[in-house]
Amino acid sequence: MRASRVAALSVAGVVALVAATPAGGAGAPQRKTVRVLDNYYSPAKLTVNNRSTITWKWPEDAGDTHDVVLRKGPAGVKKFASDGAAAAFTYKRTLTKPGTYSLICTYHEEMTMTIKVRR
Ligand SMILES: [Cu+2]
Repeated sequence: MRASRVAALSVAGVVALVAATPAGGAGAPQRKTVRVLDNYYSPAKLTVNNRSTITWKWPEDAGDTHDVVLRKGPAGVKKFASDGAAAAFTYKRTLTKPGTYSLICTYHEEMTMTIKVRR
């Protein structure tokens, strides 16, 4: 089906199709969920394509208070921080600069996570 459609395209169309999906280029944005638990993020390490959206999700039942704060990010990324919450809360960010993002819960210094954003 796909191959026959490609074969039916004009030469110009095929060139456009190839240009839209460069080999070894940026992958499609992803959606990832990180659980905010006592006292850790799960997962604590993530590698995602550029422009991916990360959703931090607190459990429905109350635990300790946690937040998500960008401690260090790639050059030019504005610092961001969620509110502190104990339960039934979500926080979302779309990461649009490649590099390493170091995040921390300001209530628990040992509660950290790292996100790597691919080019
Ligand atoms: Cu915490």
